[in-house]
Amino acid sequence: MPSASSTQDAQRQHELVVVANRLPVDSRTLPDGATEWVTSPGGLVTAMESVMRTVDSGAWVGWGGTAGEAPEPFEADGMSLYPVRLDQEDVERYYEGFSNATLWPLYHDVIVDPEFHRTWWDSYLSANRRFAEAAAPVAAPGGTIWVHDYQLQLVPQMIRAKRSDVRIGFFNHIPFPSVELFSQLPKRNSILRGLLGADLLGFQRESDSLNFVSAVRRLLGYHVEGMTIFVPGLGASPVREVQVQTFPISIDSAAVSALTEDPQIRERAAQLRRDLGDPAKIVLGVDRLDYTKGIRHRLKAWGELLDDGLIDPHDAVMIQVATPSRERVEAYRQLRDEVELTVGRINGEHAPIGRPAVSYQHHSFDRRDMTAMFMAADVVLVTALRDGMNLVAKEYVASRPDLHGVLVLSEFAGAADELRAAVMVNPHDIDELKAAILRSLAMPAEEQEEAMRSLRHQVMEHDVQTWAHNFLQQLEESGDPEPAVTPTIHLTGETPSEAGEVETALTAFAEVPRLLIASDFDGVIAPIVSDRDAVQPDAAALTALRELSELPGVAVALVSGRALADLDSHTRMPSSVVLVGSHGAEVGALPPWMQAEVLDQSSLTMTEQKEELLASITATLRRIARAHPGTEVETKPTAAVLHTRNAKGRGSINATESALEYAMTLPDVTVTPGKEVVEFAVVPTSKGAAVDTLARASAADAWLYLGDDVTDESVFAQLGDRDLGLKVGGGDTAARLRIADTEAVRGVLQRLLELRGQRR
Ligand code: GDG
Repeated sequence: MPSASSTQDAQRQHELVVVANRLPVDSRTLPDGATEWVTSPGGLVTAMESVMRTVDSGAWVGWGGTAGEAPEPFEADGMSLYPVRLDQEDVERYYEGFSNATLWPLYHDVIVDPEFHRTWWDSYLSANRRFAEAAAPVAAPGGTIWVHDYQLQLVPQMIRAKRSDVRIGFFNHIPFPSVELFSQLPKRNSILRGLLGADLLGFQRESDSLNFVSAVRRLLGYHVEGMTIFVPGLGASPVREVQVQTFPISIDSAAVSALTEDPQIRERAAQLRRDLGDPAKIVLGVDRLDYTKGIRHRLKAWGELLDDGLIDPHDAVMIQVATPSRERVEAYRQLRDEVELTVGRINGEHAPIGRPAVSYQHHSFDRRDMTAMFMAADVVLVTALRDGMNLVAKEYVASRPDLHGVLVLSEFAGAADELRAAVMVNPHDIDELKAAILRSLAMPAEEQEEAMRSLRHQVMEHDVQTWAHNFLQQLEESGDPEPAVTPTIHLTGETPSEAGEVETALTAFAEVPRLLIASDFDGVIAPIVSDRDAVQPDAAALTALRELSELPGVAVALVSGRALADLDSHTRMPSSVVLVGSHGAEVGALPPWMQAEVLDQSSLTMTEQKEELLASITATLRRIARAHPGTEVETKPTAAVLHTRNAKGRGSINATESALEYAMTLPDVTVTPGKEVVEFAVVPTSKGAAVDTLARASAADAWLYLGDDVTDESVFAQLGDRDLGLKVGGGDTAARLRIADTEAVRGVLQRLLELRGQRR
């Protein structure tokens, strides 16, 4: 039992934070209402104990196992534990529902039908958010957060949204299904995007890693090279690389093996055999009572062998430990009924008086008893229909330093990739399973020893400590996390650059043979006004742009977040000025000399699916707008935009928060937060990409860009040596020069006209 001392300090900064559905301790409420914590030793706890010892400060975020208010954070076994609250409804919807009745069957190849309810998904989303909110603030700057398993697939992205400075790893303990099966999952893209918040994604088997990568490629269309996924950035943020790798989990092999030396445990093993009536052979199965474990198939094979007279129940006894699991989920109740009916039938038909043909144990045992059972077992049956790894297989091997015993192993368990010397079976083939059992019961001692030596070599060399160490080391190497401030920021504050500095830059720029001059519209050519339709562009600035566009070797473009038609009606530019609307999604007519083929229009295609998506986004944004008076929704051909400039009080902040929260639930949508606007584009665009394309289409040797908004940072982020970026107004920017306002913009354009005109 941990020595629990409560701490109120929820903001402690930890080097390593583990996030898992369950804490490594169980809470128990004492009669006087106080909470007692009891250590629950599992494989993950053991693995983490060893790595926690290597860091100065470790933490674990998880649920304590009891519905209702979560206790305050506390210290136990040298770790800080942060309990997460799950209400009864969360337990039913997030845990028993979406995790164990939707994801679990789907990820295990639909052995039973997955059930889905939208309320379950809502609860999964909010519970994941609670785990993320508990974990994000407690990691140290530049620290590491390791998220575990299918219950928490949205957590990596949710943490990243709050902490871009930490390394985030995710390990999936269960299989990842083929893309055909995964595609059935409602909200599949949200799950993929949630996972891709991590820097490193770990899976049990190579096939799981490959399945994940192909799901990302097929469903999100992201670029993939080998096992590296390139995740497009949100708004102006850069592309991020996510590594996918296989890390087969293991056990604390040395500790398990050492238990077999204990005289008491040896005696227990001998006693067990006597209790069963001294059979020549003991066959053992140990599983959570779960339909993935193939318990029914195993019992069927055993029952038929008895029916066929191929096994004499006086000679051989089967022990089936079926630990109670998920008993409130319907499929598990049904399984229990079926298993117990079958065991009753087999015993009724075959058990000699006073001893079982199948000794069925529907309760759990302590670790020492488990080891005694493994030591007594001549054959262990692992017949999973689908299993991430299966630790029982490895525990049996670690429990046999005497090199006796046979492991029958399903090819559908992850362990099959490593434990090649086991007797492999396809558990769906009952005849094959029966033959494998008979072969194992009859296997000569030397053959057993040879196989067991090879199996032990594998298990003793690759233990859970190595597994955790390898994962964390790979995470460490998976690229530096972004520092809290992006490195491209060149100017902060409000102060405009020295006039002389701007003049020097403009003079040098005007000398470049072929130029592109591009500018944002609102806040640059026209002052910002609260009524977007009443915008008044600076006539002199527009004139300067028009005249520049008529000079040889000069291309001019206006690049705006506004829809193309809207931009056109407010600027009335001649065809020599290129208009780009909707952050690059819409490009107007090009002057004849521009290389139109450079413009890849393919991304502009609106499919029916995208139309539908846009309609549903628009509807949701309208709902958000109704809840926050003063906010409004603009629709564009490829995007919907929430404008919050005219909201009352905290309305702008609240509406933006709701919109960004909603954004996290969406499939592949480019979400661009700007100055009191949030844009949801269903075709991927950025002003940066648009300017880059225009520069190529006009064969420009250098470009100049004027912008005031965060969406303009995607342009400034790609400034080359000869290019010129001018930030209009205050704020952090990747541009190297700052000018004050639209008046200064007019000055810059007129000066450029002068300089370039003189060159003629
Ligand atoms: C998931 C994946 C993956 C069972 N009964 C008792 C008991 N156990 C222990 C076993 C073993 C563990 O529980 C079960 O681990 P498995 O690997 O077999 O399966 P899952 O619970 O489904 O675990 C699985 C694993 O995560 C790790 O990544 O391998 O594929 O499904 O350690 O010995 N332990 C004790 N008493 C029992 O009655 N003490």
